[in-house]
Amino acid sequence: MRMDEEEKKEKKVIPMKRVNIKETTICESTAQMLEKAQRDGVETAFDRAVNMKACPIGADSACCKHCAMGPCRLIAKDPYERVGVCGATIDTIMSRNFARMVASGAAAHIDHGMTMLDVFREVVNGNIKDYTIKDPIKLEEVAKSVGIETDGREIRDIATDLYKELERTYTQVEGEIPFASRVPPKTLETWRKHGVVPRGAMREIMELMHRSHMGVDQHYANITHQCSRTALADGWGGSMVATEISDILYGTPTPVRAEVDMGCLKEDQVNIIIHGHEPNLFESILESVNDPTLVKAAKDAGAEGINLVGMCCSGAEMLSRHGIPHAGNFMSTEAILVTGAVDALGVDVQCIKQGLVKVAECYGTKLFTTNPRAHIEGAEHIEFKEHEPRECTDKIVEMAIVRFRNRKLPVEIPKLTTMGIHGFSHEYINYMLGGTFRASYTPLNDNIINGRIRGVAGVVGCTNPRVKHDWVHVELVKELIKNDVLVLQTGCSQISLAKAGLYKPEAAHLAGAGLREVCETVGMPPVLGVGSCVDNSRILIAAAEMVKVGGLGESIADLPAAGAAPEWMSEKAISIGQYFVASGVYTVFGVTFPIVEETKFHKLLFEGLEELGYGKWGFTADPYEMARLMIEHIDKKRKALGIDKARERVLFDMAARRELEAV
Ligand code: SF4
Ligand code: MSK
Repeated sequence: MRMDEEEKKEKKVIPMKRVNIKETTICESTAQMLEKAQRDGVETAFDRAVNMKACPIGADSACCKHCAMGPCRLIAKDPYERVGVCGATIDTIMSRNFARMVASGAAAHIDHGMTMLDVFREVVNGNIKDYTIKDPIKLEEVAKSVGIETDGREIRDIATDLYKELERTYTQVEGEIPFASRVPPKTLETWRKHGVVPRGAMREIMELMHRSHMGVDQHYANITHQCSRTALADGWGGSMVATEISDILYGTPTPVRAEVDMGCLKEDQVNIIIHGHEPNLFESILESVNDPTLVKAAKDAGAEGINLVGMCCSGAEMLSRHGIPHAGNFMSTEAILVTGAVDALGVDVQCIKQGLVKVAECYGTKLFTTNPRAHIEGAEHIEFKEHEPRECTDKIVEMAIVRFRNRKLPVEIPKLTTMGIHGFSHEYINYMLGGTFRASYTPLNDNIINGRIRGVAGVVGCTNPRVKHDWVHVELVKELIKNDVLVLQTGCSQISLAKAGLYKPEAAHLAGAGLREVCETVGMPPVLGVGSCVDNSRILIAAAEMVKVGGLGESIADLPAAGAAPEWMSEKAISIGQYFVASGVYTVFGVTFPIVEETKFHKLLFEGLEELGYGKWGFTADPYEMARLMIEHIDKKRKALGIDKARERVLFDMAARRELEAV
């Protein structure tokens, strides 16, 4: 709460430098709320970022606190001039720090996937009744992809076998994880050659933590191998399991029109926001807000109804799957509470700022933690149990209604919303491009080969107060589509572009002539949102499918494709980056990169990995330079494939497709 001047003096509070809002965000709603927060004397992460200069030694990853002989800081003009007390070199220190980021980020996704698998097992065994298998077709497809016989079998039997098979993703100690079967053979061959095919996720994380302990693996290149193996256990393991099981239980996304931005809040309704990463909580609260008893209770309290809105990644997932409105990404989560209109904020795991507690307190919002893994001091905890999910979600709705009835502070909701099309699962992309009877990536590959589409980019990841919020994402993506690069997106990045209007099919006019023609023919926007950050696995599957269809090389590393996380902040992003790189994708990060340039470790990540048959890392904070680097890479791959001189081919248009379907 606001302190008066006397109180501040007494408590020796250092006055906060206030953030320059114009320089901070291009999201008008967030800016409006930051202005209000300043008027109300409320601080957010944007203010804290201005007041807390990032530690330059930490930013370069040039320090180590892995044992009590340190902490050691390797600061010198020449990074090889010094070593830690134990003798650890700069390469050892940086690679061990990097390894721990990969391990932690991968663990977050993998644990999420494990939760999804737990729920799936309990649904299949009949112990959870609130969820069912909503997409049996997807169940069969996934089962077939890991070699399970499906013909003439009961759904329950297939599901039981699938559970057992996917459990190996986590617990297996030797062999290869099940979804290795989806990796293009040449990519898999590279992994096998380097010994990085994941065995089981738990084993890989355990080994990486062991190897990055003081006095164990002290060769940066060897540590990097295990970073790849662990990250691959995330992308092709834990994350992929999370995505596939979520689709099986809650439905595979298909395009849906939906609104984004803070104008989704309704002054005359009970507003409830769900923020986090696991769809289970959100799916149940969707039931709760439609429960006639609770709707009546809301109306009795004077509300027009109950308005459920998503934020961050669970929001992105529900936006894609059900068209639930989405109010904003990671850096808007504090700002939205400043509206005073949020009656309850329910959170589960990952990317939940502790700072939310104070802002919620200032505006009287009820903040509920729900996951046993993630309590926050000062927030009320209502445990979410998948066996009785409504106990928690009904309670959140009831408490939100109470808060609505007792709203005291004036409400100010930014008026902005943008409509767009979301929910492009890889299955739908297949169908959209190929049609009902020949669902296939062939038309995509054809259009890449003939040069209408120059290449494909995955632009993903967080937002970060160290850079202008949303701006880097938006400028990068505009630049890419202008140059005929089709963009696939997940997570917070998807929301940045959705707010900027790039998810409307009409945004095709911002694309280059070739991409525009394809978008207009198919009726799709030039930017395709595929879901939350675990749904990056959909991009991996799309890449594998493009290789399988043919004409674009034999491995993912051959594809004219690149990835970027221009405003990343979390360790999960580092794990995602490493699994894209290990899968063969050139991946450029913005903001900062935890590395000292011109070191051996830097050379390995930014050049050497590509020579070993993987992709490689890139870095620049500038969106235009980032686009240039990605396009340059795409062109390099086109040249290697011999498709740099575009061959004219007839686009497979709707009329031709209809003709084929009629046959
Ligand atoms: Fe220093 Fe080595 Fe200990 Fe790290 S492990 S803190 S570099 S002595
Ligand atoms: S929520 S990991 S800020 S994308 Fe997935 Fe957004 Fe990044 Fe969290």
